[in-house]
Amino acid sequence: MDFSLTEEHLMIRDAARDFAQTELLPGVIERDDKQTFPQELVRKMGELGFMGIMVDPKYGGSGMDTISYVLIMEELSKIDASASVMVSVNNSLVCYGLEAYGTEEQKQKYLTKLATGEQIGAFCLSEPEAGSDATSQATTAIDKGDHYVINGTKNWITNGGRSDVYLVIAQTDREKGHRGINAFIVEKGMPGFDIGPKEDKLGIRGSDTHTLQFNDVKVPKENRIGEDGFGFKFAMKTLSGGRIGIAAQALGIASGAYELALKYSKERKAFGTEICNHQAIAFKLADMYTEIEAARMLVMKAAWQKDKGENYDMASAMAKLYASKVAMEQTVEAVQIHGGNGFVKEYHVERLMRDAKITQIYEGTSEIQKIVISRGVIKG
Ligand code: COS
Repeated sequence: MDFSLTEEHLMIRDAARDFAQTELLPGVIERDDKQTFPQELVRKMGELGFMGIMVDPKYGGSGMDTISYVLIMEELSKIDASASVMVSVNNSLVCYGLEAYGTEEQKQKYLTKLATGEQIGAFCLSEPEAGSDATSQATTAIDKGDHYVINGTKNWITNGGRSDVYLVIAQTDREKGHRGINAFIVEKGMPGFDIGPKEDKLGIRGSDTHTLQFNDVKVPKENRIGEDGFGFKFAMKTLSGGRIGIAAQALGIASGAYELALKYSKERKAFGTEICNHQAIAFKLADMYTEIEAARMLVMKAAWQKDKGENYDMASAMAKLYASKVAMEQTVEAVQIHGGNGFVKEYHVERLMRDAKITQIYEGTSEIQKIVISRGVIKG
């Protein structure tokens, strides 16, 4: 067993840290306030290889491992979780899905642009009536011979407005249940595909979240991913890796808030000394550090299992469940350590606290992670 990072991992982590400090930190409060994220920053993340971290270089990716992905996600999330969710969705749901299950033609046509950040992708599973209960897809994709016709609504879609490529899950044959579900590549601008207004959110406000409408959208048959009926398993398999990304995001949000709280506690004085010298604050710091380290172990272990080619369904669910809980609890503590200043935007911790909440909801709620873990535990 070896807990140390390689030289290469340390360099990747430092590059991500440097980018987050120099490029993401300036303007992060304004982006949160105005709910924007400039394309220029997406382009820069693409140049650094952050949009296709694990993709094979022959498709334009960086060819790195999942540990590197986690390190990059943590560093970006310490500063700007809106940036990191864009990276996470593009990497683990879209690029991974296409690379693992797409045809060579699909990879050449779509993955090569998505992996460089020239184009951005979205993953469209959730619906008004099907979030956790993902087999109950109301969106239909009717087989018309050489094409499918898609009708329905998708909700809360990250990168919903700014994407070029959308992976859409839809029901082809309701009688077959989850075996009648397919996944399709839909391009922005296909007739009948409309993007609804941007959602006004509690957190990750810089990220672009939309409802999507599909009205008789004609999608060529070659845009289906995998065999007929593979769509639900495609969604489950990609989400399993996605959960490592969100767990790393939660870890970053928690450690970002902790680092701010630690620094503040060494500067702020009360009762004649820095507040870190009061046991009430020192014990909070001890708990925060311990919880974050425990979360880091689970996140790294899930990434390591994926890199080793082992099954990581339970490991990613445990990492996401625990890291998101730590993010929520420890960002609240970071605000508390900051006192009145914690409630003010310029100290950043209130944003991290708002951003933390979504990590317990998207890519499977904490309750869904417990279903996955408990089934795995019982099955043995
Ligand atoms: N990898 C591969 N296949 C999987 C899988 C995985 N990780 N998880 C489930 N499957 C397969 C099952 O093996 C089953 O196939 P077979 O009948 O051929 O064996 C099929 O998928 C259906 O699985 P199951 O019966 O377990 O489905 P359930 O309806 O009970 O749902 C959960 C399972 C709850 C785990 C699933 O619906 C889920 O993850 N929901 C949350 C979805 C989500 O994350 N939503 C957020 C949207 S993205 S922001």
